[in-house]
Formats: sequence, C-alpha cells, structure tokens
Amino acid sequence: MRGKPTEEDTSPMPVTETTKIRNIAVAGHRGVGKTSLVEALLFQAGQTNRLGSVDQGTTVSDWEEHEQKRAMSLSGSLCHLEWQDRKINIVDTPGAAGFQADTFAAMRIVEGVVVVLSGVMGVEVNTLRVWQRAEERELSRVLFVNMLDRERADFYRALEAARQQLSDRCVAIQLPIGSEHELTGVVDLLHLCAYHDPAGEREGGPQPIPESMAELVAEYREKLLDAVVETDEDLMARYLEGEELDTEAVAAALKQAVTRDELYPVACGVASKNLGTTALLDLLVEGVPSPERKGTTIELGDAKQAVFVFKTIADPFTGRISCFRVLAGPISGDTTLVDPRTHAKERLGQVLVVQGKDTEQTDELTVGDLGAVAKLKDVVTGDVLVDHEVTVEPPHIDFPEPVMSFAVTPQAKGDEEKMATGLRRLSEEDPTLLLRRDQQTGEQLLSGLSQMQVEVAVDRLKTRFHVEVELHPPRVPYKETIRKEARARHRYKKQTGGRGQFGDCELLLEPLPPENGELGYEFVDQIVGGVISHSFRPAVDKGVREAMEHGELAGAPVQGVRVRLIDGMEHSVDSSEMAFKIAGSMAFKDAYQKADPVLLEPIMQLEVTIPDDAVGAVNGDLNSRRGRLQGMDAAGGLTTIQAEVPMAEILTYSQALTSMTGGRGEYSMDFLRYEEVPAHVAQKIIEQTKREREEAKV
Ligand SMILES: Nc1nc2c(ncn2[C@@H]2O[C@H](COP(=O)(O)OP(=O)(O)OP(=O)(O)O)[C@@H](O)[C@H]2O)c(=O)[nH]1
Ligand SMILES: [Mg+2]
Repeated sequence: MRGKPTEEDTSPMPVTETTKIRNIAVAGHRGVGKTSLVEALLFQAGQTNRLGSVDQGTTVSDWEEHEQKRAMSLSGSLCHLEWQDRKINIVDTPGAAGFQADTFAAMRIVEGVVVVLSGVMGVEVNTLRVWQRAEERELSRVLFVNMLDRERADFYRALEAARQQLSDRCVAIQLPIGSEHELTGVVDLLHLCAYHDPAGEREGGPQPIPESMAELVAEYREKLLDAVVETDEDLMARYLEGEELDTEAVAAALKQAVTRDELYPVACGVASKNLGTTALLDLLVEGVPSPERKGTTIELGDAKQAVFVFKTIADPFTGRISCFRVLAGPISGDTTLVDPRTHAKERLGQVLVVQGKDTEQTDELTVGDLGAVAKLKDVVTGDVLVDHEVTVEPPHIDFPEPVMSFAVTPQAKGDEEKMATGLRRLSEEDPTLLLRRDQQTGEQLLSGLSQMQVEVAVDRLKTRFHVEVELHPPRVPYKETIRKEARARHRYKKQTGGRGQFGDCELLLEPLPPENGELGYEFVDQIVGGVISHSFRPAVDKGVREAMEHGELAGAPVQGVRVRLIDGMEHSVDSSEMAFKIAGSMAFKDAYQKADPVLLEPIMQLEVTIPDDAVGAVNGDLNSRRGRLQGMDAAGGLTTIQAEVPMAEILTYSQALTSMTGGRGEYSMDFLRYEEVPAHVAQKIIEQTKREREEAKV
C-alpha cells in the first residue's frame, strides 16, 4: 500500500482484507528446521491433516523431487494458512548458501521474517546474513529457537547469542519447559499460559504454567514488560505507577514496537513435534504488522493495479508460473496488464493462490496479498506489471554475484541447443545461476553461488529437460603482454607465375600501461614519405590484431601493447592488402619474441567467513594456493578473512572449504586485476601449451 498506515481493523472480515494479511518469510541458517516449522504451522492451523516430515519427503514446502532427494530446501516455497481470522502467507526459504536468491527475493515482499535458530548452534553464518538483509529492508523480525529437544540444545544460550550477535533488543516471549529430551512444553510469557508437547499431534489449548517455573517465568515476564514499556511512553507511565498491565495493552505496544523494528521477540519450540506453534501463530497475528501498517515505498504513479513478480517457476509442461505480490489492486483474473520494461501487454488468466506445489483458483487478490499466474509471455523475476504504462522503478533485488564457474558440455553431441535452452529456463527461475560463453576460451560456463547449486541445476536439466551434461573446471582466461621495447621487420614476398605478393613492414612494440586497470592495444601509424600507401596501412594493423589473438607463450590473447608502424616498402604491381596483413602479422610475432613476453593471470579478491576454530587450516590452505592475506576480522565466533588469490588456484575451492570447515564456511569472490604469473608456474603452463600444440599437429 502506498499512503500512510491506517489503524488496523479488528472486526472479523473475509481474509482477503489487507489488514487481515500477514506476509512472513521463514529464514535462517541451513538445516535449522524452517521447512519443518512451516509444516507444523500449516498443520496446527488445520491447513493440512497430518504433519509431514522433511526426512520422508512429505512436507508441503519441500515438494520438488530434488529437494526430497537431498532432504533440504532448494528454492522458496509459498504457502498460506488462516489463524484467528487472519490470512498468513508464508515463504519458506532455503538456508543453504548457494540457494539464497529466493531468500533475498522473499525479503522484498514480506513485512516480517521468522528467523529460525537451532537451539544447539545458536547464531550461524547465514543467520547473520539473513539478519543483515532484514535490517536493510527494515523488516519486522521474530526469532524462533528450534530443536530444543536435541542433545546440547540450550534456549538461554541461543537467546544470549542472539542478543550479543544480532541485537540487544531481542527479548524472550516464550520459555521452554524442561530441556533436551526432557523438554515437555513451552510457556507463553505474553498470555501467561503453557502448551504441552503434542508429540506430532495438534497442540492442545493453553494450560496453566507449571508451578516449578513460577520464579523463572516472573523474571522473564518482567524482562519482557520492561522491554515493551520502554517503547511506549503511556504504558511506561502506567507501569511505573505500579498498574497491572493487561495482555491486550502489552500486545498492542509490542506490535507497535515490532512494526517499528524496536523489539525482536524470541519464541521457541520443536518444529518436528509441532511444539510451540500455537504461541508462534498468535505472535504472528498479534505481533507482526499487516501490509497496511508497514506500507511499501514503490512509486506507482497513478496506476490503479500493479503486481511485483518475485519468483518464477519454470516448468517444461505448464510453462512459467509467476508468483507476485499485489502492490495496487485488487487483481482479478482475465485482466490485461503492461510490463513497462518490455512495453508488452501481458494477459493474466486465472489468479492463483499457492500452497507448495498446489495452486487453487481465486476470484481476486487484494493489495498486499501474494498469489501467482501462469503463462505470462516475457515477464521475469523482478518485473512490476501495471494497468497502464507508467514509469515505475521496480524494487531492486540485490542478488549475490556468482562465485564459481564450471565449463559445461552435453554428453551427447548435438544436444548443445537443448542444453542451452534448458539452462536458460533454469536461470530464469534462479537469477544467481548464469550461463555465458567465454569469448576467450570458447567454453560454455555455468556460474553460481556454490558447487551444489550448479550440481542441482545439472540434475534438474536431466529430469526436466532430458539433457545430460558434464561439468569440468573451466579454463583460466590467461593473457599475455610484453615487458620491453622490441622491433622487427618482415618482408612477405611470393613470385610464382602471374601476379606476385609483396608486403614489407617494420614494427616497434612498446609496453602500453593499463588504463583504468584495463590492458589495451594501440596502433600508431608513423610512416613518412609514403613508403607504404595509406590504403595498405590498416592491413598491417589487422595482421597485428590477428597475431595478438593467440600469443606465442600459451595461446592467450596479447594485451597491453602499443605497435608503431615505422617503416616499410611496397611494390607497384604485387602489393596487396593480403600481403601487408601477413607481413604485419609476421613482424609482430618476431618482435613479440624479443619484447620479453610474459603470462598474466586473473587475481581474485576472496572473502571467506568461517568459524574461529577453522582459521588456522583455512589460512594455511590459502597460503598453499599462492594466496595473499589482506585482513582478518573476528566477531561473534566467526572470522572473515580477506585475501587475494589467483583464479587458477581457486577453481575448486568450494569442496576444499567444505571439508576444512565441515560445511560451515562461506566465501565470495570478485575479479580484481591481472598479474604476472610467477616464472616457475608460467613455465609449466607454457610447456603444457607446447605439448598440446604438438599433439594437435600430429
Ligand atoms: N530433533 C529435532 N529435529 C528437527 C527439528 N526441526 C527439524 N528437525 C530436523 O532437522 C532436519 C532439517 O530440517 P528442515 O526443516 O529441513 O530444516 P530447514 O531449515 O528447512 O533446512 P534448509 O531448508 O535445507 O535450510 C530434518 O531432519 C528435520 O526432521 C526439531 O525441532 N527437533
Ligand atoms: Mg527447508
């Protein structure tokens, strides 16, 4: 909704009213129980009749076969439920580092995030990353400390970690009753009641708090009230006068504080047993703002209808499904909207609500609601569609840049086109998956955020598009350059009956300093007295350029050279462009050998985030990869290492990092600059090229 937030309606109304909607992303580190929690919420709300399990592949949100095979979420999943007469839209997001495109996209279309923590691990790498994103987007946040039934799980330790590493405005709103395998329920500190462990059944109604917990509950209730009244002057005055505050007043103040990002309530439970879901659902309704309250900042001019596409599902059979949030509406089926990016008209057929893999037709969706349509023509993730052409600045989703590439080839010859089509469709679905052809090496490169992401793309290619492909480490795009001046002259002459060939030129090569970090090429025509006609001089340039495409050292392109054409000769009959091109090319090759040519390699800026205990191993490993340490930063049990590393040494880094850190490490990298390859390394590459050339000749 544009415009200012209005007071929320509390009377019962159909769920489609904007004030009755809650849009929530469930996010956090890999494997902390997000999907299990979403499953439990759907079950508790009566949306499903049984509690599915991730391990058996029976959850609503991990519905894709590859998710079930790997027992992990690979893409965002949209679900919805009703609770206390509210419609709660939930996006279950993947926690694995390579699959976060959907996590970040989801954060553009929700008001609130449930940040799930493991009661054993507390705050982890991805918890921090998700938190940071939510912070940037000013999203309301609720924490859920899960897995409290596990050995070594400790709610209070996780709470403290959240207060230390996320925000000191995290405050417990629930407490566990018992711990580890003796956990028997949770206490709701707001409504002052308890819920017993339902052991996978539906949670029963509120129960009295066990007496043994009275003291602890009093202590944490006071902490909660202190934190809430702190955000509300009125309430503070009443509290200080000793007034007993009623739950409704506290809840109202809490909601305001959560809406304004001033407080982060910490709930808890056991997702796989459906414990803690009643209190969490109540909190989502009572504590998290509706789209009406939070508002969006997207400027839509005078558009009366608008949707924002935050996810695209590519399906070879049904075509594309575009999931969207209604920005202005309502939106009903059989509507024609326009995409200002392409200026194309897009016809919306049926408007759908989504429940995992299932969709259901609906008449209309109001502002703030989430839904989907099938078979839009040219719409991609990130587009805004409007009822008439207005200038809109679509919300920018800041997707992470791919960090690793594989060369990809089809197993069967002739499948190139099929492979490219399939991969293009998959990268529509996941914008962090890129397919491009490397100009220099000629390879098709598939790039992504992690090795597993690329492997999953290969799996999907096989099952959905029936193409089998192979992955190889890509070739490193080396370059060559020169270090000193050199000159050479070449005469190309052929006289074999009829018309001959004659071209003669002298070149001076000089190192050309990089401009804005880029190595270039310059051709300077210094011919005096017309010893070569104007018409032939560009042919020399052309010949030089051709020779530079494959340098003499390793067949890599030559850059960073200024070539001066200083002298030459022509023949009144036999000279031709062709002859001068060959002469130019040969003269360049001669001079190049004398100009102290060297091999250059791309250097990457690497940032690795790892648990503190892995720092020694990771640094040692970087050292053996010719890495140069630039800096280290430790905070909250995690260390971030900055280093410069040659690309050639880091093509298969992901496996190495996984094994050094037990999968707890993450990295990103960017191209920095080209640098000379150290002599002993260069020698090997040059010899290898020589061998390959000789083999090719045989
Ligand atoms: N003991 C215990 N196990 C749980 C709990 N919640 C989830 N699990 C198990 O933990 C594993 C991971 O659960 P998921 O729900 O897939 O976790 P996730 O956060 O969705 O994982 P990703 O989407 O891959 O990041 C599964 O084996 C679950 O059965 C819990 O509260 N207690
Ligand atoms: Mg999951």
